[in-house]
Amino acid sequence: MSNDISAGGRLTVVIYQAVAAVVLLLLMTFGLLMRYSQAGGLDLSEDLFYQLMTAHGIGMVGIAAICGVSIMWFFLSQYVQLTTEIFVLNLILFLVGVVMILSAIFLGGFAGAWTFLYPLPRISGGAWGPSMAALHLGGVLLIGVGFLLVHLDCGYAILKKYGSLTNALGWPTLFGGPQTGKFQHQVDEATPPPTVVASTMVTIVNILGLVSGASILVITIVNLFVPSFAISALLGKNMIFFFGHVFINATIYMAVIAVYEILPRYTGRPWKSSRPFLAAWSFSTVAVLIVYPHHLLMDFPMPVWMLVMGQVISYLSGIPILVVTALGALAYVHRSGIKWGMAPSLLFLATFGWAAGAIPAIVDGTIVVNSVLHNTLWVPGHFHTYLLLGLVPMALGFMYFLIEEEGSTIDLAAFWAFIIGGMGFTMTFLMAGAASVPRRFAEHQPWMQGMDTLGSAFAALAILGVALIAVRFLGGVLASLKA
Ligand code: HEM
Ligand SMILES: [Cu+2]
Repeated sequence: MSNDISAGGRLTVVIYQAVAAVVLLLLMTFGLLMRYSQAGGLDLSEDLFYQLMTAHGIGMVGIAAICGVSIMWFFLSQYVQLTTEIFVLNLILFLVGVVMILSAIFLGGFAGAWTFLYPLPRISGGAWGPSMAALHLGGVLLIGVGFLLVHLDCGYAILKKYGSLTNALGWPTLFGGPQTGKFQHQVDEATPPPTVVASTMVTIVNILGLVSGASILVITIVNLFVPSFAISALLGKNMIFFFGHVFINATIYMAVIAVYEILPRYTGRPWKSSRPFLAAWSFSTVAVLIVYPHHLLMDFPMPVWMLVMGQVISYLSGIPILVVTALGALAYVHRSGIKWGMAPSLLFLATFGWAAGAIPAIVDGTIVVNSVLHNTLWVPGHFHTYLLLGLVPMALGFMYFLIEEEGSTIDLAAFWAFIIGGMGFTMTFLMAGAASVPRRFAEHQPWMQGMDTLGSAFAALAILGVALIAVRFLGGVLASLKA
């Protein structure tokens, strides 16, 4: 059934992860500079703060996608025939896009945040010119096109093998007849494995998200030079947040494949697509597409039904997948006699970091709460929890898996520095948010700065942990290249 990944494909995945390790560290350091500047420990100019914030935001979203897509590609290629050239092309487009984005930000002064809210890139108040905005948005567009190509390739390969997307989501099993007795064997054979189910979901949602994102990027770029070419700003915001919500969520839905594929190698129990598992992924395929209005709860001209849908679906959207994954992880690990190396430890942690990050998101997805917490540090608090303690450890666990390293005392120290630092850091965001400290403020008032200082210290600890792990991974890669 399963083919082995080609040598070229494997090497490309390793390069993806190496790029991710280095860029992640750089961007975390940008984050620390911002946090410490809010704490008053460092005097960044406002211009530089917002440039760092833009680079950190768009860069982290991009790197999260690089981590996710390389995990998905690595495992999906064991079941379907993917095109290595397209995967390589995506990395090249990514790197070119990054150079454009960084030049526009640090040489051209662009600081419009990763959400590039239309039509604000044109209205910079003199901070940057239209050509620099175009350079930045063009870089983002290039990166989006690269990812779109990879997802189209995955979709094509999945269709070729499974015949239809619903087959690949496991609908024949989900809605089929009884699954016991003499048919059990046939059902098991025909049911797509978790990796295929997750990849299919991501293929569907990310193609839609990326097309929406690319469209609004092109519109915004044209609008930079031809202001009379304009669309409704509210429509633009809908397109951006549809893309943004789907794209950042998809990073986790890709990275979680590492949990499904790697944990079983340690527990000796293969992760099967049960009916609840299939139901959860199919449900979330739809939910992740229609939940984005929770980013527009304070946009009063929005149709009320959309906002209500955003609130209600927020409660439901990610929960089924989280539950099947978290309960699954517990069940597979329970009494399995698992030997805890770095890879399974990080992946296990990641499952619960992801779950923990969803809770404050659900709280904030409630309209009455949102009117208090909107645009406070609560929001970075929730997404840093599921990204820093969910997505990042999935990627780090995958790195240990790639270099086949179980871990020594140093790795263990790095692991704990990362967890304690990460939890402390995200906690200071949430607590500041609960005290109504606004997000995206370069300057904080003195009463907020104690929390900012504490947050900076925890952040430094987390960065130290990731740095040790990154050195370990890059060292392992170099050693295997020499061998
Ligand atoms: C130690 C690690 C990190 C530190 C110190 C850090 C710090 C920060 C700070 C200070 C902000 C601005 C908060 C504000 O609104 O005032 C921020 C925003 C953000 N961070 Fe991080 N961060 C870290 C890791 C991450 C990771 C791992 C990701 C994603 C994978 C991430 C994604 C983002 C995003 C998307 C924003 C929003 C930018 C915006 O508002 O436009 N960060 N971070
Ligand atoms: Cu969202």
